[in-house]
Amino acid sequence: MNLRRQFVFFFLGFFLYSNAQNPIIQTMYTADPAPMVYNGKLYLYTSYDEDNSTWFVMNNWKLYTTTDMVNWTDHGVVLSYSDFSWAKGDAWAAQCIERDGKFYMYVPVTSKENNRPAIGVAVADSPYGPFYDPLGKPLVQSSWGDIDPTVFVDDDGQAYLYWGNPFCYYVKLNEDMISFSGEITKVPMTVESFGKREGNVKDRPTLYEEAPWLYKRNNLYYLLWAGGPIPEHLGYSTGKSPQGPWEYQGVLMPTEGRSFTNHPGIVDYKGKTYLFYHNGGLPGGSGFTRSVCVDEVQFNNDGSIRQMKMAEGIKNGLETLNPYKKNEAETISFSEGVKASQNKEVGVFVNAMQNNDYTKVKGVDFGNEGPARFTARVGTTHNGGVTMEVRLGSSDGKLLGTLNIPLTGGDNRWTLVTVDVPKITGVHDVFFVFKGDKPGRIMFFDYWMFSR
Ligand code: FUB
Repeated sequence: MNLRRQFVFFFLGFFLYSNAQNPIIQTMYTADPAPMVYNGKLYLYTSYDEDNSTWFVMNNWKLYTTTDMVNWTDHGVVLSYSDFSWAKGDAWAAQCIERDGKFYMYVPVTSKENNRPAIGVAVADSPYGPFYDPLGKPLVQSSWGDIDPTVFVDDDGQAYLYWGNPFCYYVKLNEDMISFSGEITKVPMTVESFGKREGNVKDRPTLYEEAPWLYKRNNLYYLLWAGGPIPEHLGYSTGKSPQGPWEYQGVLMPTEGRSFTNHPGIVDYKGKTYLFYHNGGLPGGSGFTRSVCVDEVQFNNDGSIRQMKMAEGIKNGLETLNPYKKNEAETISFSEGVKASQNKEVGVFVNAMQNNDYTKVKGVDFGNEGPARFTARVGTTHNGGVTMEVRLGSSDGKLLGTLNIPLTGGDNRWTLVTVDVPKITGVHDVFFVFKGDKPGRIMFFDYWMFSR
């Protein structure tokens, strides 16, 4: 077996192949997951690590969505550090929230003016953007630790912004969400609130390191955070008010998974609660090439969260996928080898980089009647010998059809290819397998649908 194809999960101690759902994005390295639920859909904003990074090489924020928790659609880059005229780089952990039909994205970047971290805010009329910087300057720049903003609007309408490394700060946001009132408060960094750190505790006496995430359930407030020493674990504290005082509750997720950072994002969706986090689980993964994962959260009767391990992800979709509508190629439950990119002609699309790369879509419901044809928008720069197979159940499962991919000459030029398929009914996982012994990128794939 090709090493590239082994998704090695050190924390599980065995190899997982196409049945794994974690990491949930395989087409690039993603980090710092920030989930948001809006109008029945789960939006996941992430930062991302450039390929082959050996430091935090991070320039943009991306958006993925799902309605079933197993198939994720890539919506590409929604915001860049360069959208802030005063920022010089470092698109680190962000969070987006909706209020009164507008979307506010809080981001840490490095300021051009003084080379220090600062928190900016961008606004949009849609969760997909375009986002713009309404202030033209930082919202917060108060200390060297101004990173990792988390935002929360309480039931009484008061919004809070927490952030910080190695200290935790918060401020009350005004209703406009782009200004604040009152002083910035430094959360008391006590052992009672954040646990006791062993070893060198001069500057960091508690376990708290960074990455706060504020969440409320049954009138209890939860502050999740990444804890030290490095490599980080996830810990959490609870309080009866969004301003604390905070009571340390223990380790939520122990250190594991090849990345020296971790970063929590927790959200309720369709009656369940999910914890998003990151690790180095993809091939080539490390602390600077991370990957976002998700697992379901279980609570005890007293509201405490059962300790979690990095696991295989969500196995069963919350709903099925309709194959008789246009589906984007970048809606994927798992893939190997393919890369995502975007251009102005078609938006986001997938690139098959090597023979036998595949993408998988989970829980496709063909109904009782079944399809007669399959159509896909595809292209290649190779003259002949490139095919895309449509298979059921696995990458070498039942073959439904083989598309010969015509030379289009570039990913700004596309063509539709249709093939007849045998009758298939019921719910299946569908695999698109890319074949071609060509050097470089084999082909590109934009969307697909079955028809009757
Ligand atoms: O992704 C860059 C930094 O690494 C984040 O801001 C931290 O939370 C850690 O995940």
